[in-house]
Amino acid sequence: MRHIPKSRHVLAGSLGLLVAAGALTVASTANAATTLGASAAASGRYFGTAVAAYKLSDSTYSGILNREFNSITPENEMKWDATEPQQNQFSFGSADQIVARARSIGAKVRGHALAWHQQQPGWTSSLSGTALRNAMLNHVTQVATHYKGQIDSWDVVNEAFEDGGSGARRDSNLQRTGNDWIEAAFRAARAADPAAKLCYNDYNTDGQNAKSNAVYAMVQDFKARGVPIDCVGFQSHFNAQSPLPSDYQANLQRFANLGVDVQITELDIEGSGTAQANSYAAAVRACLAVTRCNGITVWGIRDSDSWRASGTPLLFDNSGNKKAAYNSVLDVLNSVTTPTSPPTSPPTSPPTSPPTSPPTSPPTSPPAGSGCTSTITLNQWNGGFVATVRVTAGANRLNGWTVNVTLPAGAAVTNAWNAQVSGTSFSNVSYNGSVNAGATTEFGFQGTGTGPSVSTCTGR
Ligand code: 9MR
Repeated sequence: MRHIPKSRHVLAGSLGLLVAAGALTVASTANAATTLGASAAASGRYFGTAVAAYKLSDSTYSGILNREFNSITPENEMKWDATEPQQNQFSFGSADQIVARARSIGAKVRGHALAWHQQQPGWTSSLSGTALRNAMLNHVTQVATHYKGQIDSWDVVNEAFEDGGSGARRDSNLQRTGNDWIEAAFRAARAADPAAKLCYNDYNTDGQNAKSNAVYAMVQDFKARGVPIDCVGFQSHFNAQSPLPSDYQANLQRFANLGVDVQITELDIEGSGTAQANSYAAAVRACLAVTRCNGITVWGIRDSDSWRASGTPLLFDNSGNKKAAYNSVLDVLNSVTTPTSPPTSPPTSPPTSPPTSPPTSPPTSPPAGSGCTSTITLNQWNGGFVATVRVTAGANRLNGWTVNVTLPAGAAVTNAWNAQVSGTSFSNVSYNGSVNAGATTEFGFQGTGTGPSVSTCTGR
């Protein structure tokens, strides 16, 4: 079982604030749907669960599955060891059973996972180089072809980046076949099933940190070079050591801004009672605030079904009763029935997110007539940074803004989101130039070296 590392590069210092603020805004509507799937569908989303084929004969389990969920991810049944136990001999029985159940209840299927360093069949260990690369591509092709037309989204590649601050690819037998193994897998999947959305899926990428920055750079590069990628999955396994990050929504949004869907793919949150319910509400609210966050999957049904059952991280207790977390998720789903923002524009004042973390630089004092201030929040690691810049309008409404930053020697900006960048000058884009008096908008940029702490804002 994979261990979730405790080291994180973004600390969720304001989780308590997030939760407290969120709890006040939950509201039910008169025509609220009464199941997770139906409520999510009201805003065009799915609400799914991981399913184990051998549990489908359990009537409590099946009853909840059939009633509540409109998407299913096979928890283990589509993995390489399960589907190709001997090279080029495929075994689809258990996965087919799950796909048949999904069809019978009108649920989508998330395919999980075509290429992963874990849960490989034993025979791969004697292969390397071109032989392993070809075996992997054959696997992707055969499995995606078998399920052609039946998969909403495929996790084509799972967990390919290292934890910690390196931003590097994870060493694995697949990585050792050459750095282009990921794009080769995506191209093979597209050729086999052109209708499926193709996702990259990972953990500890839920907030902005070195690992998620590396995934972000890969997705940006794939989009620029025409490598087929349609979505990014954020596993979202949370507990006390690895809590829901305060910049979860901002992180989902920056990926969405690259032109991919974002999906919460393996959500579970250890805990109990109100605290757990509030964290679940905050996670779901973040997805609902991002138009291209089009689905949420929890990693199991009852606590006892979880890969980490002792942490009671799911929405139903061991007997199948709804927990407080279930009710809070349903309430949040029912509080929104239409997407809240256009595809690429974060709301100027996000309804659900508090400041991502305390500003690291004092607000600039507005030069007379400029009408805006800017503050920079830095996520700095050895060799690079992500800066989140908050622009606040003064006494008058802004019709546009420019923020100039002073970069320390040796630093460079590599890319920006929600702003046009020219050197160290960042200006609004079409959807965030208009900021009401006293209101705020945010943009961000990534760079190498040491990030800036000084900025000036000029309004129009
Ligand atoms: O929940 C899965 C568990 O039953 C398996 O034993 C485990 C083996 O690696 O994989 C679990 O699912 C993982 C998923 O496939 C990828 N992300 C992390 C999940 C939890 O470990």
